[in-house]
Parts: sequence; C-alpha cells; structure tokens
Amino acid sequence: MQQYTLENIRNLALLSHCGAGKTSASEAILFTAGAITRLGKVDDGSTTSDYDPDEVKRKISINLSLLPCQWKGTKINLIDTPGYSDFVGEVRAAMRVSEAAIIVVCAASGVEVGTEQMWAYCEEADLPRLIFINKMDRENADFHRTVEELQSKFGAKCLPLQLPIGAQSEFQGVVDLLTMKSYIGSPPKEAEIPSSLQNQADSLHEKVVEAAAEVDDRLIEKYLGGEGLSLEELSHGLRQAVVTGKTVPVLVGSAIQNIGITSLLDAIYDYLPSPKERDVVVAEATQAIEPSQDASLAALVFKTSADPYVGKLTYFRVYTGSVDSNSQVWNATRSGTERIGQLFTIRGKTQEPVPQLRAGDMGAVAKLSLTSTGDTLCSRDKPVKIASILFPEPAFSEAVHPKTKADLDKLGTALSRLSEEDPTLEVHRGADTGETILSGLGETHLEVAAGKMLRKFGVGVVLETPRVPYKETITMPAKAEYKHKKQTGGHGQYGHVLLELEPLPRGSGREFVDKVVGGRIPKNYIPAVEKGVNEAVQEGVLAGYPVVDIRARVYDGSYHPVDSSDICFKIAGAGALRKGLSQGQPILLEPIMNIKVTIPEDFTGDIIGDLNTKRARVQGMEPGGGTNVIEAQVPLAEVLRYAIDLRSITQGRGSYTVEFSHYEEAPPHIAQKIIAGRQAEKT
Ligand SMILES: Nc1nc2c(ncn2[C@@H]2O[C@H](COP(=O)(O)OP(=O)(O)OP(=O)(O)O)[C@@H](O)[C@H]2O)c(=O)[nH]1
Ligand SMILES: [Mg+2]
Repeated sequence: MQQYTLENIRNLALLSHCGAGKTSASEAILFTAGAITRLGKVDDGSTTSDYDPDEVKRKISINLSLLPCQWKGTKINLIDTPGYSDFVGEVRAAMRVSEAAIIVVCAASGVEVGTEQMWAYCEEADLPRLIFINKMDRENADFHRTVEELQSKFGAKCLPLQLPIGAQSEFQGVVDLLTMKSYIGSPPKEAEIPSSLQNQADSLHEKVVEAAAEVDDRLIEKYLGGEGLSLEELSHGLRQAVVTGKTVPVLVGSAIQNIGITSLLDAIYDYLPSPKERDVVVAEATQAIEPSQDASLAALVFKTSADPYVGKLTYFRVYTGSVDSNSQVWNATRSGTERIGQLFTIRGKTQEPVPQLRAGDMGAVAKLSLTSTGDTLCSRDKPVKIASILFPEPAFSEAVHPKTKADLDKLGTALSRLSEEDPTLEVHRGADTGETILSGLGETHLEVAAGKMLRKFGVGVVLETPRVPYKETITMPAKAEYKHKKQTGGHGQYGHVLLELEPLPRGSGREFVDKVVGGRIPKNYIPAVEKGVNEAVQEGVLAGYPVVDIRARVYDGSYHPVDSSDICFKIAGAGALRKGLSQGQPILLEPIMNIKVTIPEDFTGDIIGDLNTKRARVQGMEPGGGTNVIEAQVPLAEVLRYAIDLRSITQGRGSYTVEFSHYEEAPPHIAQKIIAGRQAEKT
C-alpha cells in the first residue's frame, strides 16, 4: 500500500447550491484520475458518490461521501457534500476535516443562495478555495455573466484562471490563462488559443500575473522591473495567493461532458494547501498543534453511519501520528479505550482494507463501541481533544407515530440509531402530549429519516405535526360539593367532599390544601380525596387538557362509619373538582414561545408581516451588518411549521430558534375551534 506524506495529500470539500453539479463533477474527477473506469450519472443513479437508495431515488445527495483518487502522485481526498440545506450537517462535517474547498457554480443559474451560504461558511472557516463554473454546455450558460456576479458578490479576488471556448451546445474546451494554451475536448488535446479569444486572454493573463506576483516581494520587483516571470514562478506565486486566501481562482468546464476536469485536478494539485499547511485546532488549549506523521495519534471522527447488517461505521480524519489496524486507541472525548479492528479507506460504498492510516489521511473503521461523531481518538499517554464539529440545531419537529404494534416495539432502537448517525436529528418525548418528537433541519430531512427507518430497521412510521400541549384553568373562585352514595345489597358506598377552587397566577402549577376541621372527613381519607383531585385535573372540562394554576381546598364533607372507603372519597374528590371547574369559568391556555429570527435585512418587512398573521408580538429588532435579528413572542400553534414558511419567504436565507416562554389564555375564537376539534375527535 502506498503511504502519502503530509505534502502529498489534499483534503477538500465540494460545496454548492443544490444541483450545481458537485456529484457529477466528483464523478468526472474520479474518472479522469483513473479511480473509476466508467463515468456514472446522477440521473441514472450510477455515481460513486450518490449510492444510497434514498439518493438514487431522489437524485440528490443526502450524505457526504469520501471519494479519494490520485493525481500526480498526490492523494486527493474529495468529499462530496449535499447541497440541499436540510443536510447542511454533512457540509459542516466535511468542511471541518478539509484544508480547502471547491465551490461549484452553475453557469446558467449563476450565484444562488446556496453559493452565498457556502462562501460565507468558507470565510468563517478561513478555507482556501477554488470556484468551478460547471454546466458550460447547458442552455443559457454564460461564463462572463457568472464571473461578474461572483466578483460583485465576493470581490475581485475571484480571479478567472481560464476562459471557456464556446458556450452551451458549442462548448468545446478551455483556455488556460497561466500557460496560455487551449485544451479542447475530452480527453483534452492541447491547442493554440483561438484567435477570437486572444485579446481577452492576453488581458486576463495580465491579471493572473499580477495576482501571482503580488504575494512575493521578489516577484513583484521582477514584475515591476518589466522582467517576465517564468511559469514556475507564476505557479508558485499563485499558490501562495490561493493558500493565504488572497485569490480564489475561477475555473470552468462541464462535468457531464468531462471537459475542464484535467485542469481542475491540476489546480487542486498546484494551488490548494496540503495538511502540512494548516495547524490542527485543538479544544481547551491555547495553542494549535503542528501536523506531523511522527507525533502521537490525534484523529477526529466526522461521521458515523449505522447499518443493521454491517453495523456501525466510523469515519475519521487523522491529524497527527498514525493508527494501525487491530490496535487500541484512547477516546479522549469519552475517556475510554476503544479497540480498533480492520481499518479501511472508503470510496463511496467501496471499502478497501488497509493496515495503517497516517496523518493527513482519512478512513473508516467498523464496530467501535463508545465513539461517536465529533470525538477525538488519540494515544492514552498524550491525550488531546481536537476542536469538534459545530452542527446546526434542529429547527423543525414532527411527531412520529408507529404504524403497527411491531413498529412500536422497534421504534426506540431505530430512532436512537438514527440520531447517533445524524447529529442534526434529535428525539424527545413531547411535554404533556406524550408523543415521540423527531426534530431535524426541515421537512425533507425528516422524510428521509422516516424512509431510512423503514429501509434500514424495518420500522414503519407516519410523521405528523406535533400536538400543541394546551392546558386549562379557571378564572373565578368556585365552590363545589359532590356526594358519592350508593346502596347496593350488602354494605354501601359513601364519600362526601366540599371543595373550594381558586385561580392562581400563571405558572404556579397546582396546589391541594386540607382545611377540614373537626374530623368531618377523617384524616386517613384526605389522601384519597387528593388522589381523586389529581386524577381529575389531568382532564379539564373544556377540551380534556390538563388543568393548571389552581388551588383546590377541601374544607368540608361527611363520612359513614361503615360505607366510606378510600375509593369512595377519591370518586367524591374527583367529582367535586370537575363540578368546581365548570363553575369557575374555565379557559383554554396555549403555550407561547420566544422566537428569534435571523434574516438578511431586506426581508424584515416580509418577516414581520408574516409574524403578524401568526398572532406574534414583536419585541425587538437588532439590525446590523446586513442582517436583522427579530425577537417576538408567538403561540406555539402558529409556528409548528415555521421552518417551511421561513424558507419560502427568504429562499433559505433565514434561520430561527424557538423556546418555551409561558402559557397564556387562547383568544376565544381560537379556543372555540380547539374545543370543537376535540369534541369531533371524541365522537
Ligand atoms: N448539462 C449539464 N448538466 C449537468 C452538469 N453537471 C451536472 N448536471 C446535471 O445537473 C443535475 C444535478 O447534478 P448533481 O451532480 O447531482 O448536482 P449536485 O450539486 O451534486 O446536487 P446535490 O448533491 O443534490 O446538491 C443532474 O441532473 C446532472 O445531470 C453539466 O456539466 N452539464
Ligand atoms: Mg450531489
């Protein structure tokens, strides 16, 4: 097996708005580099990257895929990521273990929401990057318009390194603005620059030379002195410019026609940084550690995939040292020893056993017991924790209802496996409603999760909007009496309770007070009365929701020396409570949430308008730096599907968080609807 030094590895994430062609481009890269012998297609479900049945079915990427190949003696660990925003957790993980990124842009659609998002992520993570303008063969493809858009959004550092030859159905190849050569067709044949492009190529070449010279004093001197720079000097200067983030080269091609891919591979090799050029960021320490293959092991787990047959597969990136098959490592995150079995390198779904994985490289291992995504594996005597991956918080929830009894039995295991595999999924039990709630990043995310449950674990479920945990209370003090008396044959039943109910301030909960004097209800029956009250408050008289914020005071009653019993006083307590509730002018309470919506400033009006239709009270705004954070209080019932509304208003540019604030009286017209709905449900 070939071992690579740190300098001879490139780890990079392919990023874009959905559908710009990352998976197609990665397939073309693997093919061009000779890692695969057939060029698969997304539309046929035959790509190396999108092998998952859900990906084949939906024709989109859902999971990150590791796609290594070799180019000029260098190992390129390409990570294809999904563009659909519900799966952005995979993007976060892929970026975290990459030294660089390629942002793919569609030549017809230009800069899209996802493009801006990915650019922002790269800026935040300080990742050197290339831009690949794909689909040059498509109708409406326009290189110059796309470059202008890129430069106006992201600045002049987006620097064309190529020019397309022809466009749309006439697209044939690219002009390399560094070597000033043309490359036509697939596989590319070297040619002269078409005369029609010569002037344009000359002036753009000048820009490339400037960018390359600028980063190096020696080169700039030479350049300003009018001396020509050698190809080697230019390439070296450009590399510096890219690695330091001063320049983002723009390349062009067509993944489908496999045009421009050789140049893309060359650019990855020539300009993108190796693992040696980036410090390893550790958690809980002031200093980053230097990447080295001779040091102790430090590896970060960036993905876990659960499979009922193969078991658990753990993907990790080695930062320092090395790890061997059939060895032991220390999981510093969980403080435990982990046994490493056979190590693999992974390409799509193909696993290849390897004896060792060294710093800079990535691979996987099966059946780890305590390790999960984000953990650091290291050596016990030199424990370190690498900075973990920041996953987005789940923002969209649905209730999971098993289809059958058999499904119910397996539901818990399936859900916990799924959330182990995907850190952006969360499972919890709904407060008061008792429903199992699955939260994720959007509707598609949860649909895919439900599909996986069926396919991987044989659990059929239906997803529904979660119920709102309404509550009930009273608004007036009330007194109520209930006598439970029955004479049936032998000895009878007797319990008699007088209750006083009193509304309490919101959020007080429930109180039970014993005020009986003179043994009119013997002390030993009081717990039974309380039990009856506590059971009855679980189902209010309006719509059967739990009753809160009341004080129930038992102040009188009577008993029978033979016929009274605990059960009789329980029945009397419950009966008195129900009567009292009806007399206390009961109302329905609804949960109110604090919502915090972060959006680009331009959407402020639309968002506030929409919040107003949702009975929200806007409490504050914090504009600044082009974004606005709107804080409001809003009934939970109005924002159960807010993720979907927000996405459609802002085309995916917004985000939000909600948390419970308090309960409030539901307005009468809303309450009436809910009460009627509950009655219909019962009959
Ligand atoms: N004409 C043309 N179509 C392309 C090209 N590259 C990709 N496509 C098509 O664009 C669609 C999306 O391509 P993908 O490769 O799946 O794009 P992606 O960026 O991986 O998509 P997601 O992973 O879902 O974000 C598919 O129908 C491809 O066939 C190209 O160079 N030219
Ligand atoms: Mg894809």
